[in-house]
Amino acid sequence: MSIVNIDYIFKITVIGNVCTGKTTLIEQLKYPSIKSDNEIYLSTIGVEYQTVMMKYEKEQKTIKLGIWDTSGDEIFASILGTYYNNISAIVAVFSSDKADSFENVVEKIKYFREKYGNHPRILLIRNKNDLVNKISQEEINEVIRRYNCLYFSCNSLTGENVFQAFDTLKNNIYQTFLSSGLDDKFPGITMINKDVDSISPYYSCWDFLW
Ligand SMILES: Nc1nc2c(ncn2[C@@H]2O[C@H](COP(=O)(O)OP(=O)(O)OP(=O)(O)O)[C@@H](O)[C@H]2O)c(=O)[nH]1
Ligand SMILES: [Mg+2]
Repeated sequence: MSIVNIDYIFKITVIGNVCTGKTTLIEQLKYPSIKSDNEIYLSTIGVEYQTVMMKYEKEQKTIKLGIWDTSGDEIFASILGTYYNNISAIVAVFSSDKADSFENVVEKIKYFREKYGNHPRILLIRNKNDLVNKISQEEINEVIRRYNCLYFSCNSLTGENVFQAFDTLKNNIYQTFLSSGLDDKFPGITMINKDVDSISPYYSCWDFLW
């Protein structure tokens, strides 16, 4: 059995309308060899926690992404506010064929930038890029520019660009953290080897929450 020493945990929250493919996206990142069944749609109830291990190759660091997968159902809006605090990044997902899912996620991005400033990295994802595209690239580019977002166009069923999107986000968080001078006080980042004795290499229970 090989033991994995985690160097950092990056907390990330995934947002977006119902049925934009948030859960499928995370499952694709976690289990790339298992193909999703398009017929199955199990709406997320409230929020789920998923973890994915990644490497920051340049410095040989092992990073665990602690991902809050939120429901897009407005019925849960009042409880989801907690999951926007103390996170290193937001992944904002819209569905290529649903213009309202884009408008809604842009409203949320605007809210995050107004409330939390430029701190959390924002990864905007156009998911379901196999379906008709109802949002122009000009509109998307304007949001990327205005709110300082990373952007990828993905297909969560085939896995197209899914790993690349999260890998770029993870590198971007790491580099922003390094250049921040905040050391271990960077919101949404836990430095494991520095903060915690290595009791278990995997930790758990939502990795210390916040
Ligand atoms: N065509 C297509 N379908 C997709 C894609 N990604 C996900 N789906 C399908 O979209 C449906 C909804 O996917 P979910 O991942 O459960 O959506 P969600 O955003 O987590 O939804 P909530 O949990 O209700 O907020 C499922 O039937 C998926 O198979 C994609 O890239 N292309
Ligand atoms: Mg879901």
